[in-house]
Amino acid sequence: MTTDTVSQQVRALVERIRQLDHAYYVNNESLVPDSEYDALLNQLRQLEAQHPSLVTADSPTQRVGGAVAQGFTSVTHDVPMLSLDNAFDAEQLVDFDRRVCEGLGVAQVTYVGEPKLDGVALSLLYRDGELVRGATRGDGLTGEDVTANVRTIRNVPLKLVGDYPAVLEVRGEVVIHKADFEQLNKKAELAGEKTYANPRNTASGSLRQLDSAMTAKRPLKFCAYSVAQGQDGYDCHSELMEKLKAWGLPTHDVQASCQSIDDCHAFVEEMSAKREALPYDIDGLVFKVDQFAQQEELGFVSRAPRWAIAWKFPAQEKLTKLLGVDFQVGRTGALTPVARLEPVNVAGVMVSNATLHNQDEIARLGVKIGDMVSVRRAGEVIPQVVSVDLSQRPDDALDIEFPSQCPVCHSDVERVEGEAVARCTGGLVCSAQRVEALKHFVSRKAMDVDGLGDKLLEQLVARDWIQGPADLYTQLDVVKLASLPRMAEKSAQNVLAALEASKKTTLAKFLYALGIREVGVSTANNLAAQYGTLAALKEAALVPSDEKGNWVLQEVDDVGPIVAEHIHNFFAQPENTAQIDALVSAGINWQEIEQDNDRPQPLAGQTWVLTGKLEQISRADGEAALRSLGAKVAGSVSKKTTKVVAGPGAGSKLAKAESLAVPVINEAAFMQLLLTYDVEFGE
Ligand code: D41
Repeated sequence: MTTDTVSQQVRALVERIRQLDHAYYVNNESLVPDSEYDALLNQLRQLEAQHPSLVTADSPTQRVGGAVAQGFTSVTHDVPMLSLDNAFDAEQLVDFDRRVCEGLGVAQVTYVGEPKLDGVALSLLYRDGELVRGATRGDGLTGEDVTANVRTIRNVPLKLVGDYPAVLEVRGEVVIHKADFEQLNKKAELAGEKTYANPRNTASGSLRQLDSAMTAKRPLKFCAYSVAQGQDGYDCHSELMEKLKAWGLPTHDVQASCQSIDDCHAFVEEMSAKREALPYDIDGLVFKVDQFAQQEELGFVSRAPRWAIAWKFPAQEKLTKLLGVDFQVGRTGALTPVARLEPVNVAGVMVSNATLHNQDEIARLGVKIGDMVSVRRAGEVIPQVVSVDLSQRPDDALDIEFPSQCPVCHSDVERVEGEAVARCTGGLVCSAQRVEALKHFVSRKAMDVDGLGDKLLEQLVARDWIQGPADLYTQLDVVKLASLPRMAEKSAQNVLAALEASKKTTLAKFLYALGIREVGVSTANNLAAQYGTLAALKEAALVPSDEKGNWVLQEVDDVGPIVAEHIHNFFAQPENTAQIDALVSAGINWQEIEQDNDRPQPLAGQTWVLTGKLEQISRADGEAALRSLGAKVAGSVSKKTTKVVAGPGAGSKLAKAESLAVPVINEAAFMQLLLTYDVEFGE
């Protein structure tokens, strides 16, 4: 055979197998018996073994994995991966519909209802139809590059078919079906290995395996639920989902078109009845406004779209005995009562601890030690005690006593009038608070120090080596670390290397790591975007509130008077600024966002809106550039908007700007403006 004909034969086999895969994994049809499929695959393997130069990245033989990574590189999502707001009862669903209808000024909206798969979110990027990247959600802004692992997922097409767009970014959920999970556990049991706890955690762990050959052995399945790039030219979610299917991507097999909120309720009823019989675990349903123009008009609040909601099924509950109550001291000193339970299996997971939240909740439940209590688990949330079966109360049931002294440092416990929580007043004297603050500081969304686990931090604090976070960078060395139990020299070196690597960070992550009360990831991002530098933030934070109790900080998105006050108090404490200075001296650094005060602020007092797709500059860079010129950037168009930058695909915001006679410019004019003002952006 000539090389040419072999090459043709290989192509033909690749094509045929792809067709069969598509039919099998996307349409659930077997076009040929398994034996014939296996024969085709073997034939292809043989030809490729004889002619290695003919192996292409998109060949179905390349799904076995094998690339072993040292770690994952991070990926910044071009379009943030949003989260979903929840509705737990019919009333909250009605409220959602009311907000949507009011927001759009219409009486009724068409929604799409789909199952909410209980798995892990994944983004797939296709360029010219080729799968080029798979990334986890991470914190929604940056995730991890798991491409090698994603390539082993059988129902993820390596190449698209049909009239796909040049760039397509699809988001969806990776799951393990119930039957596949049982089989996986049976196999593990037979091999004398540890069995897996539940499909969700197994899916998540498998996707983050460093050895892709391990991922290849797990029965992962992908299901697409949205498009982040490449939706131009389509009008609605349901239409686009059909297109995804045509391009070879697996989508939800169950989908409802709901013409009104009543149809949504009916879908809830229908799916509640069908839930157990579905081949995969779901923890709820998702309802999305179908029309893209309406989605865009509604926009989103900080992290969740206003046009979608997750309807959560009531979580599973079990009765068990309350054996005792311990009190855990959190990062801010808050005392949380933790129920010690007789272990019970709730929805597939053994539960022996559950939260009782606070004193008010204990009073509300009227619970005593020795009672039979109902325990609920929902998704990833910590199990909760939800009710008490008073009919089973034993005669010797004991009252739950809230301690008046901290169980760890014995400082007084105080309960502020009007607040539900009791707090240890020990501050950083309390080793429990120190440990919790450090756990938060090193956590993934904060400084992301790999390998500094909870146990290790507890030991470091117990030995009094570490008072505050800066000590992590200045007080540790190999000799000290290696002297700890179960700590070899190699692991000690790894810890130090991880600390070193964590020094390069971003202002947003650093702010989040500081653990300022009520400042979560999203608020930290907004603060960093608004002020650009730590110095500018500190200056704004230190301005006292006006006579009406308003703070300068409230100019930041999502910052209200309470959060502003927390931030103000944080920066007003000399210990905190000393800790920040110590961290910076220890080498923590980030790229300051240029906002030097010498730069003229020609757009001061103006409010701009960016909409549609921008091609020469990322949305984030465009916004940063505007802010550096003194403008505010808003998410929706109003009478107060100074100017709108509209790219291709701009929809309702553009229409609104036109109806309000707000000036609109295109991207070219915008770039010209940035050039005129000599703004730098990008890397
Ligand atoms: O099945 C799911 N788990 C699911 C998750 C779904 N069917 N749709 C979703 N839609 C979104 C938006 C509306 C934000 C595009 C989602 C998620 N988000 C989601 N999953 C995890 C975080 C967000």
